[in-house]
Amino acid sequence: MSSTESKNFDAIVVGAGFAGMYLVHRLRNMGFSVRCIESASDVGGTWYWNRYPGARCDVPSLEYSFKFDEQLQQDWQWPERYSAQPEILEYAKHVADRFDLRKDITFNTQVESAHYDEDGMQWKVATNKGENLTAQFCIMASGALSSTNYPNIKGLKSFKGEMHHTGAWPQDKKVDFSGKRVGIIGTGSSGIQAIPMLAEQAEHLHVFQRTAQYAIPSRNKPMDKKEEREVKANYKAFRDKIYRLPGAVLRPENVKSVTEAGPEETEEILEKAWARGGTGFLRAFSDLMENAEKNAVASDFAKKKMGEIVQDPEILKKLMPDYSIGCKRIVLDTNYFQTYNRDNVTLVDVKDHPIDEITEKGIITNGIEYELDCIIFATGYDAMTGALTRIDIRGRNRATVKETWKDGPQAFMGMAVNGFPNMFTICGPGSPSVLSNVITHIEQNVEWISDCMSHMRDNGKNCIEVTRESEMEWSAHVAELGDASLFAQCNSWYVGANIPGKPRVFLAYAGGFPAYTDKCDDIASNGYAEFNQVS
Ligand code: NA7
Repeated sequence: MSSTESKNFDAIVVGAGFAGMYLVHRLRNMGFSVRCIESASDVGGTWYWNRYPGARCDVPSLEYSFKFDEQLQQDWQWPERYSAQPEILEYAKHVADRFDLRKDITFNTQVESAHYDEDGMQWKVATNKGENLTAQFCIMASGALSSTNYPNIKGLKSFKGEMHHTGAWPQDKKVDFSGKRVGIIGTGSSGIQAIPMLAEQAEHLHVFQRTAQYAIPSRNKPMDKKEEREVKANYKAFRDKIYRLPGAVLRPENVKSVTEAGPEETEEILEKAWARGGTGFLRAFSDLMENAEKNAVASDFAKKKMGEIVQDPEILKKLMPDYSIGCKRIVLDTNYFQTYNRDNVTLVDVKDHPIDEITEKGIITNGIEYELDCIIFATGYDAMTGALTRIDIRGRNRATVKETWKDGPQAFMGMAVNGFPNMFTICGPGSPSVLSNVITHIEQNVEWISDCMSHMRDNGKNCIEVTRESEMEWSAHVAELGDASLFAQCNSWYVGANIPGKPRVFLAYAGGFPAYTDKCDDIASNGYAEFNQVS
């Protein structure tokens, strides 16, 4: 498209990750014209950017994949139980080829602004390439964990060595750590996946840890061919079953309360869950996430396991979390704690002595300068809202999303925001998204949104906007469930605590995927009564 050309579409989609890709496919099949804008050079979203060593999904591949096309799910073969980033990216590219998606995606282009034209009842979108597009609908498929967070550390730009963020890893070259002194800041999911791999390559690895983390062994393994055959023999029933589970992920559920089991049985159940590995550990009992007291049984067990691995008692002390397991997003690991037994790894605790400064040569904390050749920021994201507040999005009365959400995000079902007519968000605040199997969630959101657009077309409606009352009611419900959960008690990105100045609001819907989808279905069957619709 030439830079001065103005083009009109039924929908503009921002982002060509899994959400954007499925939107292009479905909207096109429903007869809508669509243009997707993507800043990367290809599809894949999260899996395009997160190429750091060790990047891997913690939802099993047979579940973390599209179900909308039977032949696709039959044809694709996943090599491992939990797929590594390269396989997931290959899958995304395959989907793009298979459904010829790229022809409706503009790559290497950023959306700079999206402004709603109230009179024309359409969105005006401008890109950094000087393109001006208009569309009735603007759909933000820009990701819940895509807006990278670089901590505001003094001197950050003065470092003379290499710096990389795990969520914006170089695309065009393999980063070589051999013979290098590497520092990594952050021990969340990304850090814990990268650390064992970096330690194998680097001359020396310094891990700068602010908050100690729990990690459960993933027990990743090659795909069990028998299991794959069984799933594929009746994939629909398998997907339907998952769809009705709280996190849209298959986990061995124990219906027993932790209070019902004696000490021996408790130990036996936890041992079994630990040996199985995976996030299902938190469901070893039905109520581990109910309160800190019940949770302590699992937390203490996980700490005992760390103690069996880490040899140095001083290091072990630093690695011990002081909060409930699962309160921060649970992390799966492969040889994470074992890494601290290596001679070329140093754990630097920056909790009591935060990083003072980054200098030309390295990192200073507690009066010591650690000289480094490379610094890796595994410092996470401005979760769930960052991708929306960083773009100049203006709705009615030219109000921006950023200003509208200054006291915390308010949204309806994570898909609509009052004041922003004809705008939809995928996996936005107030949706279960990050607490669930995100691909399943994405498919549900895409189908709900495209059905809503179809409803409008069939009923001659030009504009749809969620009422403030519906949005407030849903947001209050989200907050009530979130505040009552253990999640709200830790400083994590779930509550925006990782971003200085971000209002502390529990961002996801903790009522489970089935309750969420039931409510979405009710809204659609009632003709979208929670929305004002204008002809
Ligand atoms: P996370 O889970 O947000 O982890 C970020 C880590 O970076 C975490 O350990 C932070 O410590 C640490 N951090 C952030 N800022 C600093 C500063 N200034 N100093 C020291 N340490 C810092 O991000 P991930 O990328 O690992 O994972 C995000 C999600 O992506 C993950 O949960 C999956 O859903 C996929 P903190 O804990 O805040 O003290």
